[in-house]
Amino acid sequence: MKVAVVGATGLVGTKMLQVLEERNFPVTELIPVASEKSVGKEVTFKGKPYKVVNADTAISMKPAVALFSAGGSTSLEWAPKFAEAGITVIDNSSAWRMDPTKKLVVPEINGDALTPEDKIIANPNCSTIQMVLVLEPLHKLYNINRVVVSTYQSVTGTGVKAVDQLMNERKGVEGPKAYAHTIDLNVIPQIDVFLENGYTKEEMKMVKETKKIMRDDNIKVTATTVRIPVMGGHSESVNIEFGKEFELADVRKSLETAPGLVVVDDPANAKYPMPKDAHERDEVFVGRIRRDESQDKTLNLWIVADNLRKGAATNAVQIAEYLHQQKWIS
Ligand code: 11C
Repeated sequence: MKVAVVGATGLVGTKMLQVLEERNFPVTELIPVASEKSVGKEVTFKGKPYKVVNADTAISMKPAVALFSAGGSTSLEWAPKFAEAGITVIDNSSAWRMDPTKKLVVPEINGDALTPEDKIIANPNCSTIQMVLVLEPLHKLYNINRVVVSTYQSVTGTGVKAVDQLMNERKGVEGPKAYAHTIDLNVIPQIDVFLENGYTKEEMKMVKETKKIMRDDNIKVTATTVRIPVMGGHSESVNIEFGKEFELADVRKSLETAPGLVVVDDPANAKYPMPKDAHERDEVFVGRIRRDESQDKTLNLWIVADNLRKGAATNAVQIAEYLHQQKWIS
């Protein structure tokens, strides 16, 4: 199958190539796409060099599927053009996520919502994906009323400029800044821009995307999203208020058997999820599972995942795998 990766030279695009290769997605020809300044550069896929092309050229090469991770404005402009040419787009930007005519998909949760007619499919925000994978099995059992989440997000979520900023600051070297503040030895309680309601866009993504993926507008979510000087993954402290009473042992069992999750929860031996362990893993890790003793029917837990993998590239490739299994792309 011919596969285009739009934004192939960025952090997520590079990870998409890696994940396509690792998972042995049936790529017969890779079409790496990037902005004009990268056209002509080479990327290596399965040991073979491929020349980066522009979006027009990519469309003329007729890939079956295009994985987009080149930012919202590129997606808004180009995803419809790819789709009109019969190319299925899986888009990692926020451009189409809340469009009621587009599906927002985490395959383990709502892959079944997809149809052959879906030509632009949205990949959710990284911090949302890892949270909903944990919420979904618990919602089925105990009916979630409300979620309070605080995030501790890796600089890789911002992109290569932020990784460089952190590393430069660590070495005491001047360089371009991705953030308005120093990130090394600091914590920045702002991810993306502020909206009129005082929340950031990242916080509101967690609120809105959760309801859409879990197909339940009654789940109340409130979020505080924070950037920390870490690479390897995003962490989340999550407080979940249920409609029904639960037993901790049953919660644990349901998370242990839920797709895509690994429970790491052995406090006596200092075992809990951490970004350094989640790095380069496709699973979402959950631990610190405990009752909220301040309130009935309420649980606290801690979730960590590699934001570039399950939070972005892996989820997008899993959507492509689903479409391929259904024989909707070939
Ligand atoms: C971050 N979650 O960590 C963001 C990155 O909507 O896909 C991904 C933004 C998005 O900064």
